[in-house]
Amino acid sequence: MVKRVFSGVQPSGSLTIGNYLGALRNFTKLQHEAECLFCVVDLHALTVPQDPKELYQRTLDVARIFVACGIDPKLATVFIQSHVPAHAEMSWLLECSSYVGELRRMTQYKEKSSKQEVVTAGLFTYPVLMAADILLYQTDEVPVGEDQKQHLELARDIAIRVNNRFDEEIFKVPEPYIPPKIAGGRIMNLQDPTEKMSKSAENPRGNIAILDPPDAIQQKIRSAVTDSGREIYYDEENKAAISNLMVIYSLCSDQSLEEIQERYAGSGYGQFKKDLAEVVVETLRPIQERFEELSRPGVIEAILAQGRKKAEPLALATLERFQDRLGLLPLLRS
Ligand code: ATP
Ligand code: LTN
Repeated sequence: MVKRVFSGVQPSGSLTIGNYLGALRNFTKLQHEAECLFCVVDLHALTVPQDPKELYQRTLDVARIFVACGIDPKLATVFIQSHVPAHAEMSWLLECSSYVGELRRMTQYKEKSSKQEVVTAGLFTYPVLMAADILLYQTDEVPVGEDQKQHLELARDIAIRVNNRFDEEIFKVPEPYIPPKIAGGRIMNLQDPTEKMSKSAENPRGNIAILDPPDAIQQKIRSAVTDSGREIYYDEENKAAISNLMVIYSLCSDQSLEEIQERYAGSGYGQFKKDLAEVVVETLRPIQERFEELSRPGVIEAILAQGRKKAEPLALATLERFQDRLGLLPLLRS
């Protein structure tokens, strides 16, 4: 049996190399060994204020970046969350099987709500919508960065709870697929290595966006904070900034942390940063070129229409089964 994989990315800002190294790169590997669905989760982005025009544009751009990064629409299903209304319907049904207490414990909710002037109910129930995304497709595996681990555990808890209640496997219980930190699971902000790189961060100086032009990448890496001392070696606790830059270097160049350490022994931060900028620019160059090609009118739209067609029947099968078990009446046709 081929495994089924599902993952989502929010159109809440310009995608960063954190998104690329922690998530998208793994999506492209998984598409060869599993049945994959990759979703632009626009409904999730609505949990905090969004400018409608920007949201519209970013939604298309995230889908283009998926494909530009190597997701092949012939192998994987690429679609927009709001195009399959079953996500919102399932989310409501699962909210009625979720507890306020467990949602209150979500660290992402605590962090994000503390930064908002007003906190929407959607920000609070966000992880339930994520559980709906995953459970609708009877997903085996969910590739995400480390920040999503807690949300995934909640999705598992909800699935197990519902299955137990009905004494039947209504939902497959999904497994996380989270790379360790040195494999990109948590890329940190270049200006503050205690914070993860986040596309919705207010100040973009600490982010490298996948679509950043070379001079912006060079500038951001040049001004990245470093640690005291001059040596280049991996020590997550005492040299968090350099360790983060080393992980980015390693993943973009396919060199191990040891090789990088040896190469820059005694050469100081200046040369290292210069070379790192080049390695990142070269990693992103082909992605940016493909992105341009995918920006021709109609290209991504056709991919997304086809994606919705493949995703919707899968989602409806699970939704209808759950509706039936809950005692909801099927559609009555006259
Ligand atoms: P936002 O800032 O809006 O919360 P985000 O940049 O955290 O967004 P998401 O859309 O929430 O990005 O996440 C998309 C995928 O990228 C998820 O699998 C997430 O775990 C992963 N990801 C996000 N940031 C990082 C990071 N800094 N390092 C590794 N993976 C990341
Ligand atoms: N919450 C995730 C995005 C997301 C997701 C999903 C990831 C929404 N639905 C389903 C995996 C599976 C985030 O903020 N990174």
